[in-house]
Amino acid sequence: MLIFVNPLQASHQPRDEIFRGNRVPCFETPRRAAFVEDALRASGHAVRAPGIDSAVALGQVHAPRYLDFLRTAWAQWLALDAANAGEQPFPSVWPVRTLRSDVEPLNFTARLGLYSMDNGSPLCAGTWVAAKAGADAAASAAHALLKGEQATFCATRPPGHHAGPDFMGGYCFLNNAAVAAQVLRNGGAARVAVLDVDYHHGNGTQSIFYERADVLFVSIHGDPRTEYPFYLGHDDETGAGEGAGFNLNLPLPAGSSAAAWFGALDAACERIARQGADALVVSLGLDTFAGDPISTFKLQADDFTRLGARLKALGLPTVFILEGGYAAAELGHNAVRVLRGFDA
Ligand code: SP5
Ligand code: ZN
Repeated sequence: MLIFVNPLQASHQPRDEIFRGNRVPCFETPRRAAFVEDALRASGHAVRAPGIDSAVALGQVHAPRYLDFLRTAWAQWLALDAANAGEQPFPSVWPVRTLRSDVEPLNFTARLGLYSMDNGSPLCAGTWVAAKAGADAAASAAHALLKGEQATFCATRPPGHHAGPDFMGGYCFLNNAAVAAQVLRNGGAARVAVLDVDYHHGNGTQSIFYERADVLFVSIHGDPRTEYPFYLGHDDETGAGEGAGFNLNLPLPAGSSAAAWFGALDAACERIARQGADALVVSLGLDTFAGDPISTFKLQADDFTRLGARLKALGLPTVFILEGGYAAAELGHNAVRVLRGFDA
């Protein structure tokens, strides 16, 4: 399988995130991608750097003012105070219900809150270049399908599926899976399915495509009544307007077994087969692993091979996009297992 990596991933290296009001070391680290690249190379896969610019697709899935903010956020932070170079910006105020989000505040922290869904997605000097190169890698992996590859894998970070039309969150800045789906649409795929198997609901991807019938979004995830991102991912969210019927959420209780998870995967695959998609984008979070430090599902190593095999049975051109997964030392092995199951 053709692999695309993000050569600039390590430029995004914030130190701390906020958890329950306190600073804790980031779970989403450069070593995650390093472990994945090492495992892919060791298993004989050739890796490539991105060659496609994602700018056009980014402009179709994200709002211009959000992209402008993200591109210049670090410079804005330094403009407040040069001493900020060694510090991380965090939002402290958000435009929740009844407050206005149409007027951009002149205050930087207020703008950061406007464009954030949480305070757990720290920015650093290299965030934009890393996220943009990751979106380019996703665009490249999708483009390779259009050129005739049957399956590709984009092994990038930071992840993307929590990033919505105009906000960051959940360690995500640019929505790599949405970029891949949009590149496939732009290249002539009439119908695209996005299957999100990350432990956390892909709220950003859902929101980007919620009113579109050309991109079906299907997600298996921890029940948002108890699990992040909490405010989206329920089973009554089925799409709106033109997109009515083109969103399927399959939440499972925290602590669910692999047997329950594979039952949901069957339902997801049935819906995707019924769509008659021309191509499949898989938001491949590996935080469903039993050993994941921030999640509660119970998948074991062999289950990732089984996942790959089940997806292969759909018979669709498929682009895998790495999302979460925080058992860093196992992450690469589990990624390779998915590809092995698919390629078998
Ligand atoms: C892409 C992705 O998987 N994003 C996940 C974002 C989760 N953010 C909330 C993390 C809360 C960390 N909880 C630590 C619990 C340690 N016992
Ligand atoms: Zn996740």
